[in-house]
Amino acid sequence: MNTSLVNRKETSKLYEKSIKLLGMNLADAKLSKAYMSVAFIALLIGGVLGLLQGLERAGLIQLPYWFNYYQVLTAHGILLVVVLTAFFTIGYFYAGLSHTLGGLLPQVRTMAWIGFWLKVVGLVIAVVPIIMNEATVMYTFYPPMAASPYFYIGLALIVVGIWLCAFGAFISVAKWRKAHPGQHIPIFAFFATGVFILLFFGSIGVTIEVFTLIAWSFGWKPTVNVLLSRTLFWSFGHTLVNIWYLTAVSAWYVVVPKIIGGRRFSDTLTRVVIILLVITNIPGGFHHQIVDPGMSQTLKFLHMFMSISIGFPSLMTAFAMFYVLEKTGRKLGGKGLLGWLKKLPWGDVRFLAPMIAMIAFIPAGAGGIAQTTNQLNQVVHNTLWVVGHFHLTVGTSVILTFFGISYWLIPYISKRRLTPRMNKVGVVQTIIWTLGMLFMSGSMHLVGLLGSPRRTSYTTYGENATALGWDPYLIFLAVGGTLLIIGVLIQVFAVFHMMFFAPKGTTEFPIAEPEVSEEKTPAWTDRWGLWIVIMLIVVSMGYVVPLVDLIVNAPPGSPPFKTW
Ligand code: HEM
Ligand SMILES: [Cu+2]
Repeated sequence: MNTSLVNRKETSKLYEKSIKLLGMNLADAKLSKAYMSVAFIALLIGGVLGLLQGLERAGLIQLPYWFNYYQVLTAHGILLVVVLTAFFTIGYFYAGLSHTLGGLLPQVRTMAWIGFWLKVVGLVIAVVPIIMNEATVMYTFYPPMAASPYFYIGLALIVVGIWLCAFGAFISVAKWRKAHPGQHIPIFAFFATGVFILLFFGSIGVTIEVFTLIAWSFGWKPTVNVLLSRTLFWSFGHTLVNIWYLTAVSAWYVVVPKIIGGRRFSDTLTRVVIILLVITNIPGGFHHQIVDPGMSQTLKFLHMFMSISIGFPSLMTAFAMFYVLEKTGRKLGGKGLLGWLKKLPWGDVRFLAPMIAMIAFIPAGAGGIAQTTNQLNQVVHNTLWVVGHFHLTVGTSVILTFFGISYWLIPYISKRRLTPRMNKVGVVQTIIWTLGMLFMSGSMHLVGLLGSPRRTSYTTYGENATALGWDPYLIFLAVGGTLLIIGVLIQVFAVFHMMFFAPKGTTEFPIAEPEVSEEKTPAWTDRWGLWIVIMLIVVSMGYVVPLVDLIVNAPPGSPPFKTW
């Protein structure tokens, strides 16, 4: 080995040590703080809009014509499922990359900042037309409803911003591997790699769609292929769902065991779960289009199969989590069949929130399997059941995990501490959120089964008896929404308090160690090049035939419509 290489290795070791002792370097911390701030401001605004919707649906208020139900719904969707989740995910993974890879490279940090501003500017450009009622197309922006071209331009900028962050992550991991030959990618960075691969490859289709819609809404292109657009949208929309899921799962596997004083589940199996989720993910999008015409049963069946196959790594996760929880509970002295449960730190918000999130995923996942089944989908399609479903999946499983993360991540990036008082605030917040979602999502599920449609402002359909029968459920929906807005306010308060006012100090970035007795993780798990190739083959199996068919046998295109 030549001396300069030894020196470089020594310096990097020293640097990694100093990071461990002093916490995150300031420049990286600032980046994550910026991302987190935008995420939680989006939660605040999006939450208030959600409450307005809930109150309107229950017939308790009527939104004015200059800011109507559908404008509010479009903004709620974009702020919560695009802005909150994307900014949180990037802020979280970049903090973790900085921590586990020994600081971000300066060029990567610059890319993430450019990405940040592209997304912020894109968001403003997309939101202004929504406020002007020129883009009341919901966050799914299905044609032939046509928004102002600026809305789509804003979306395109957001995507480019996300791509920059994805490439920044790839560069970070690649450079680290070069500097650490023969070592496994640290588990947290492994999760980040999976997530950013999905973010990049999953958003290619929707970007193509957005560019055709820009040309169409400017009038340069007279018609658009509606079915193709919907298909491209869901190739992304469905992947996005699993990006949130994989992000939450990263905390379940890596962080939760550390917080409860245990060790991680098998390192190899964890990596296999990540690889499986990445490979099987993208071609499941048609389960959002089960009632769409123009594509064959066979294709829908293929996508349904892929959707269900995601259930496999999810069940592995459920097994792994309960294994770790029980093992740790017993190590702490828990006896008997369920005594170990009592030994878990229920009073620690960093555990309580992700724990409830995991429990919520059991009914949430079951509902998802029901929806992806053709016959059952016919019953609930476009009803409030679906809205109940995703408030349970993303609105509870994912978001409560994010909230739980915030109680150590925000102090960590702010060089502050989580006080026992703030922990109590967090516990109260978690309970309020859980109750709120039980009420809101529960009543949405039930009233959906009775036929109440989603995306529809309050109406009794001329005092129709069936529609009147929905009212009691919708009142419960509003009660849940009211609890939730209290939860939003507490959460946003907690985040900014921890960021700027909590006592100074160092907080740990909790990453659990694997079991001591564990066998060595095989080297093949690190072959991301191969996983990407397999992923692309699987994606082609799911998409080449339908896309070619939709393009070659295109139905007549549609001119733009403004239906509102
Ligand atoms: C204060 C908390 C919240 C309340 C009160 C709330 C309430 C609602 C209501 C009443 C609807 C409209 C149902 C319809 O007419 O179809 C809705 C839609 C939606 N919500 Fe929430 N929600 C909240 C939080 C969240 C969170 C945290 C997320 C995701 C992270 C989320 C994601 C969505 C999405 C994606 C839609 C569908 C929009 C569409 O159909 O275009 N919500 N929400
Ligand atoms: Cu899906």
